[in-house]
Amino acid sequence: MEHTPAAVVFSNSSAASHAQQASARAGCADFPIAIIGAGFAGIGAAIRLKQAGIHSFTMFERASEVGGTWRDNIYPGAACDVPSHVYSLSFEQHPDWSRKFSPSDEIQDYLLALVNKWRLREHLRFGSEIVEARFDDAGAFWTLRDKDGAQHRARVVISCVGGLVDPALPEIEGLDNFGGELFHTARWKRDCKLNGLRVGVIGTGASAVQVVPAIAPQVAKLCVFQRTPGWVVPKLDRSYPSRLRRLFARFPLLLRASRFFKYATSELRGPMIFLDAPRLSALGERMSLRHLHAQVRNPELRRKLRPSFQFGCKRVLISDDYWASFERDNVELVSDAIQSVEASGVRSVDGVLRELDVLVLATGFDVGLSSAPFPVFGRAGQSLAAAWQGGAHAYQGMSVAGFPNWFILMGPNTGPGHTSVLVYTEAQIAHVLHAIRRMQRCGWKSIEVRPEVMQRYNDGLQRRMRNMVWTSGCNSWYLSEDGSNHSLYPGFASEYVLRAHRFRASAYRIEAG
Ligand code: N01
Repeated sequence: MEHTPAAVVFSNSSAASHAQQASARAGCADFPIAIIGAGFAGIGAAIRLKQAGIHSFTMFERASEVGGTWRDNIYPGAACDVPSHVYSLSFEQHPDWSRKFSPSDEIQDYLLALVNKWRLREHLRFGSEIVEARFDDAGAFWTLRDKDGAQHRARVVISCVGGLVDPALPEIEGLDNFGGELFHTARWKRDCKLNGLRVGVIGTGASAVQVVPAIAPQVAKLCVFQRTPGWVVPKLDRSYPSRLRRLFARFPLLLRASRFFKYATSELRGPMIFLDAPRLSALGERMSLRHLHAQVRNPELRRKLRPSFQFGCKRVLISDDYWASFERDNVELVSDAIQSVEASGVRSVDGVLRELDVLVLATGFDVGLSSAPFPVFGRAGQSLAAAWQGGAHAYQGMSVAGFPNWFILMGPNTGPGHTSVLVYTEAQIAHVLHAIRRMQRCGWKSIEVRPEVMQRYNDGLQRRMRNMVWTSGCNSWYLSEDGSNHSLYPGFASEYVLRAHRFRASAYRIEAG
């Protein structure tokens, strides 16, 4: 008989009564489910649960609004660098994107609209930061503790905390002494007007290539501090005229075809981006160098902007106007390393001090893919941090031996360098949903991936990593400190989807109720 822990607090009584009705309809045992995080993954999982008639879930979100990345990244120029027809949920397609690559606020509006459409607010608890999770072996339930000390129980936990969330602040001497405005791209100060000011940007990754061209026309002076130049390819962004959008709305098949075409193209290009195959990489490098020549006339500047690592080793940057920004009189590329930050500006190792009013840190994120997001204690009190000491690993990026009923979305080795992460996330959601339905139908108390299955899966992944470009000699957030890759999937998205989207009970140890 399924045991539903009594201490679970549903967000409101209507969610509880929905759950009971759905459970009665389906003739199966319902149980409480916790979703941690309300970004794309959490919202997608919640919608799929609702579509399946499962309403007994609570979403814990530490911030005061949903959206994750798209709530936080509001810097000028913030946009998706994957076409929106693919970077959206396949079961909630949106015909009205204004551009091929939509700006951040449109993506956030899309997520907010989904939350309203599916009435997810009644499941949401804002300001609820989970700081510890502990599994009860006898009862087979998880107790989540939030930062205020409140406890919440759930039979199944879906962890949707994301990997690129917490800003990485660079260790630069004197950073705290800067006298002007200082902020990270993911903590942009809305009220800080840059017009006519002297601005510095540290970093030249995916965030920087968006913010630099967006602010260059407004500011008096822009200094871009580059440590490692990256490969940039044209974005070929364009607006979708309202006539085309109406067509997408009227003929959903057209929208599906556009999605499929963009997805298929990204998969076909994939090997050029993820394989350690110098001949394929050379194709990408040639495309990028043509772009560099078209955008920058000054050969010395081109030399400084030209990367020296293999194409794809770091994330390929996508922009129609980043390199061209350096042709502007008010934009300076500083390729000498930073020595220190002083009250009035940034000093480079050649001794030059560039005086600045605002300093923007486009320095990326403390990647959370390779560590436990907070203390998690599984069967017999074992800790996830300890289990992941040698690097984060999970079966298909979702399930970890010793941590029953705990599923991770966007977990270890499930990121792509070449296509939309949501393709992977949707496969994970399908897998988790199958698992939950089987648990409900069969009255299972717990399911836990078999250690040997997880081991075999990860040994296979790490063997394949040797053929991937990410370890060909560059430094990136893809790699852990020991140089191993626990963030990206070494292959095509389609292959991952085929492997992961179905729940195979034989991979799991099952405890009947
Ligand atoms: O961060 P990054 P990001 N001194 O880590 C430099 C996603 N994303 O925020 O290359 C000087 O790529 C660092 O230099 P180096 C996307 O997955 C998606 O730009 O390490 N410089 C680098 O240039 C992306 O990959 C979208 O030598 C320092 C930069 O800071 C991920 O987020 C848009 C430094 C950090 O680049 C992260 O991108 C934006 C120091 N001490 C981002 N420390 C979409 O459109 C770091 N740097 C979906």
